[in-house]
Amino acid sequence: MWGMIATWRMALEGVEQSRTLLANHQSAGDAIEEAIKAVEDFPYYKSVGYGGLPNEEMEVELDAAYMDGTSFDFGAVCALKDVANPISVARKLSKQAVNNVLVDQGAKAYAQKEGFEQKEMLTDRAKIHYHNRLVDMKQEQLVPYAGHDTVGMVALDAHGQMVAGTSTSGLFMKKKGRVGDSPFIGSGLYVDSQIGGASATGLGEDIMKGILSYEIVRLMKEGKHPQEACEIATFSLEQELIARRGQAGDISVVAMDHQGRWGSASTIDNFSFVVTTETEGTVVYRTKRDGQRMEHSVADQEWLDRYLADRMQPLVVRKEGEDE
Ligand code: SD4
Repeated sequence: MWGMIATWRMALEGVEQSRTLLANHQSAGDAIEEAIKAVEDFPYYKSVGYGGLPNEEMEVELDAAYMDGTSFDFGAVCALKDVANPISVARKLSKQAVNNVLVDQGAKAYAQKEGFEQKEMLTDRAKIHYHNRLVDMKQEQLVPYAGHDTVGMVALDAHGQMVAGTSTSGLFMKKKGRVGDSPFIGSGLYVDSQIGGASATGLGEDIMKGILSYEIVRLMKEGKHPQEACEIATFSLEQELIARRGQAGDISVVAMDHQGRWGSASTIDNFSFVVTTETEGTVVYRTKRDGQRMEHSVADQEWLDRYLADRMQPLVVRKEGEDE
């Protein structure tokens, strides 16, 4: 059995490409890197890689991580600037004996030295988003999370190896140097080839409080189905956060176990995710929450097309007082 699961519909094209790799018995590592690179390279996804939205100083700072579930090799970059594919840098770092997590200038110098493609990651479109957000922020109280989606994936290859990866530009308008859950082992991702893997998206500050991806893998190790593990971990963290802090940010997760069984949970209704398995083909699901349980429905073609069309819509520079 082989398969792959990924957060958000934006992962679809990358997952489709990697399906071919997995079907040809190539490695889970290659499948993860290629699928995430496809998302990083697509300019209209404004939360990952090229075209990602900038921090409050209008710089695109990227976080990415890569974990091998067999060797436990782990690598990550935080607040990396001007490098085309942060996931590839994270993968390379995972092979080092030490110095596996590099930040900002150190990460950039490493990427340069190792010959990774340098690229100005701030696009004109992202500048318009930035400008418009400044206008909106003057008018209303905005949640920075709105419209921000990290790509997180777990893959299982035909040889039984599992790998997980994440890539994000983090929260829009974040402070310079702010890092969320995505590049942190256990929070944004975790994988053990003997059990399964998980990845999270949402408000990193809250996801980290539950070391959420590790918690899902731990529950799977206890024998829980990935779906049950996702629901228990996500909703108990939400409950804890509300009990202790009065509120919880948006949290969504995906997981796959070493048999290719999968699950997903989300505290919001509009979460989408992509699954490909040897037996099921590639499917995009949309989630609906029913208390502490989830209902997943298959996204129809109209919804899939609209998702892309919405992200590719022409953008206009807004002036104060104008609606979105
Ligand atoms: C972060 N978890 O930087 C990321 C952002 C994200 O959906 O996933 N948004 O906190």
